[in-house]
Amino acid sequence: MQQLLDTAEKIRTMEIRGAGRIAEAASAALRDYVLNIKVTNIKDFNKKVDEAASILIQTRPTAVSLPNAVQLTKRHTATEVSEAREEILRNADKFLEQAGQALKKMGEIGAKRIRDGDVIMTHCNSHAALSVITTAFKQGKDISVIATESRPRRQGLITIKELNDHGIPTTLIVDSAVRYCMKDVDTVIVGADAITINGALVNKVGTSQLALAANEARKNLLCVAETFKFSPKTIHGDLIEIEERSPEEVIDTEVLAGMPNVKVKNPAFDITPAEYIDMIITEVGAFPPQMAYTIIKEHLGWEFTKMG
Ligand code: RUB
Repeated sequence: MQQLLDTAEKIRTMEIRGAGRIAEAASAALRDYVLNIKVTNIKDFNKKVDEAASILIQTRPTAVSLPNAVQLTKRHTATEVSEAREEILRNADKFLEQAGQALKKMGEIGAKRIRDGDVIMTHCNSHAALSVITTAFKQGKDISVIATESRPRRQGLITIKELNDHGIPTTLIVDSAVRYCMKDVDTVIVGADAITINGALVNKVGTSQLALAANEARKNLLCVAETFKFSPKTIHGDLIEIEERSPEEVIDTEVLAGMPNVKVKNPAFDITPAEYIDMIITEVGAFPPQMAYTIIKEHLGWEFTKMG
């Protein structure tokens, strides 16, 4: 259990971050935990798995990839502990393999939407978005990137390091320079923490500002997201919870303490309506956001939508 608690803590403190990586870490943690469950009764086994699953799911509320990965990993139909364990191990291995393949596939599909000479703007640090950008660059397209800093956690600094390592010409801007710089951009490419049934995109706070500025300047916005980032529970009317993080990420606590009339609001994500998104690139194809229902039904499975 300690290992699973360690992974949960790393996700909570953002040592492990990004919706895809969170999902993979959770699936792997559940697999390793299941290997060490000692009980022999299937009821007790399921109870332990459910407890572990709920610890992982509660670490960060917005990235739907996390509960999806956990559900895909823990579901089984066995009546014996040994079979249930085997099934969960197989599920985890399959999920981890497919997640790796998805990143590659999305890169290949998304790169087709990038032309030689394009200037791409990206926000935060998305492995899915970077897969598209680096694939296009490896294909020999002469591209450059404008990357936002992404306050307060400055994930943009991870992005520029990765782009630099690939040799991709990159410009770092502060978040407030997005609209000013949009005139130089051809395509905006971002990742996703969740996609709702009505095709809205939940991603790092500030994404909706990029979308507004792109829309105003008539530039395309592509979202790159594995099918496991679509939210089945939004079919039942549930809303995606937007994580609010600590004020400490924004301002020194002592400085804040000296200003009793000031409070800090620190939402980690925001919502971009479907009409601002040109295409969602998944591992199974490029779709308009309005096709979210089909993706949930056909690729996560109808049964999955009932789990909520
Ligand atoms: C990361 C973020 C990323 C998505 C997609 O937020 O908003 O754009 O998670 O990432 P945080 P990926 O840093 O708060 O986790 O494509 O890597 O799954």
